[in-house]
Amino acid sequence: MDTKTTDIHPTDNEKWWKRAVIYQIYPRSFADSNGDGIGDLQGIISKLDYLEDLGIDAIWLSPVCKSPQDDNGYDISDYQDIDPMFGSLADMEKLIQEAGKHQIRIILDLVLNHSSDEHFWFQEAKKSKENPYHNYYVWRDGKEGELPNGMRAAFGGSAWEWVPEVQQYYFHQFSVKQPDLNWENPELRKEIYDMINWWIEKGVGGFRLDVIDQIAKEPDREITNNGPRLHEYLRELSRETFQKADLVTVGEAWGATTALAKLYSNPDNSELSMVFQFEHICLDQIAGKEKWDLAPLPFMKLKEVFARWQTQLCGEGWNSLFWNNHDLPRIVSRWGNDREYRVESAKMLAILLHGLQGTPYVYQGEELGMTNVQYDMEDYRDIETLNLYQERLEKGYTKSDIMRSIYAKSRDNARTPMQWNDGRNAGFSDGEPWLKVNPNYTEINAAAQTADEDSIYSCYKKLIHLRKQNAVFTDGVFELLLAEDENLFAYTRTNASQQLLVVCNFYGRTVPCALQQPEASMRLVVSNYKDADQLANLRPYEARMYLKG
Ligand code: TEU
Ligand code: CA
Repeated sequence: MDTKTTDIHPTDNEKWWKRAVIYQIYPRSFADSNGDGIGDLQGIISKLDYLEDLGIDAIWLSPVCKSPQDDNGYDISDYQDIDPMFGSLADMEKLIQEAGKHQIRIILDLVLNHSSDEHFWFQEAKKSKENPYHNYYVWRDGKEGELPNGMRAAFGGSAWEWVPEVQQYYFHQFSVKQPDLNWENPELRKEIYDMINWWIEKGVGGFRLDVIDQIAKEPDREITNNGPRLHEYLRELSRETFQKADLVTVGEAWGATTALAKLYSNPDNSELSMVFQFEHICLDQIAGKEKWDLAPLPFMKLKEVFARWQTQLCGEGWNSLFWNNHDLPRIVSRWGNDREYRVESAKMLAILLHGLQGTPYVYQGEELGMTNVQYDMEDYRDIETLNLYQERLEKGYTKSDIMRSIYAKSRDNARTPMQWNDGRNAGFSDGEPWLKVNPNYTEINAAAQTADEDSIYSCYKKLIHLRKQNAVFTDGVFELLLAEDENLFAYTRTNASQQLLVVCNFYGRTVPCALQQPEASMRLVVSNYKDADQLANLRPYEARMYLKG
């Protein structure tokens, strides 16, 4: 089955990224080529056949630029060089080239809201107020010990840090080693555009923009995301860089509403290709509290959120479809069941998502149904998790309460090494992995799944292939069915010549289905049980995808 040469639907002259499926790689956890325990670019190159077989069109690579790794690369000290832990610039060029041979484009992760404090710009900026780089960052006068205001950083502590040399505070929304860049400064913006254009020349396929909704901060008014100048900056950025080539650009925007998403992803291409928003992800936390404050999963709300985004963006914007990334717990451990129904529920979640309108993202290991972990505290590595643990201990939370939150939400759940086979370290590395391998690798691994037609991997492969062959996945209009049903998520997607019907049971028990048996012209194209015939009842986590035309 050739998934590549036929992927451009003849009647669809839309942008390539509307038909694409993007695979996210967290490089340090994907494949280690030299036994130092850390994944690297040569490791990725060695897995391109696997990715081509899965059928993906592009790789979103989490940051590989030079970095002190305070936040695993989201603290960049040189935007135009590769961190030696991942390889060299030559390796990066090789990856772009080799991926191209597999019809896979490389999407770089641009961290433009902040740099590392070890970046040359910041090293200069903190020397004196007169230094030409001083204004590349966000400074406020003050006295030591008297903070400009009470704003907090995402990874704990104040958002302000005192620098005695200049007798000023700098602003950081993330760790103290991630000073915020000052987008109000046109020289900084120009410098960023030059850097991006340099990467475009190297042949990258696009960019993912880290916390892009936070670049237009106004700390004096305590504004972090969606600042007044945000879309002005984005339009300039797009004009000066992205619009020069046929790229995909995706903006991470935690605070996007559908109205804002239409600005980001306006079909006139004035800003970005698509938005990557989290409304469906944030449902299992207590409203107004932190993600660690766990709330039950609200299924009816999930349906409402997906349906609203599908309906309101249709024809007016473009969304990303995802369950997972490197910041989120594993979806099968969250909305699925990672024990007795792991296979069924992982496939159900894939079928539900991949029938929707938008560009699907598969996060490494999701296609295998990789799960969350429960480690001892000393085995966690993520700065957010480590800080949270200390902070909550000091606030008097019990250890078991804290661990319950960490098991459910720690970013390290997503960052355990990729499980390639049942050999040493799951085939990830010959050395000691930087983060422990999930002990379930003996059962859950790529080698066991690629050749198995019934595996989760094969289900993803099939869904990816179907999207390329059938325009209805891209342009079909969404309609929610059974809106009041408390167990089932069902919808159709319809265009002039095709119709898709998706029905999913989100629970671990058999439930009745009020839908009519689909007519004979509706072919069952994907399901997660054998003998899927009558629709009257759906078994635990049962999912069906039917296609007509
Ligand atoms: O994440 C943005 C972000 O807001 C997260 O820090 C989020 O608050 C947290 O992960 C939820 O627990 C992006 C990157 O995806 C993340 O890995 C970086 O740490 C962060 O930006 C800073 O660059
Ligand atoms: Ca390595």
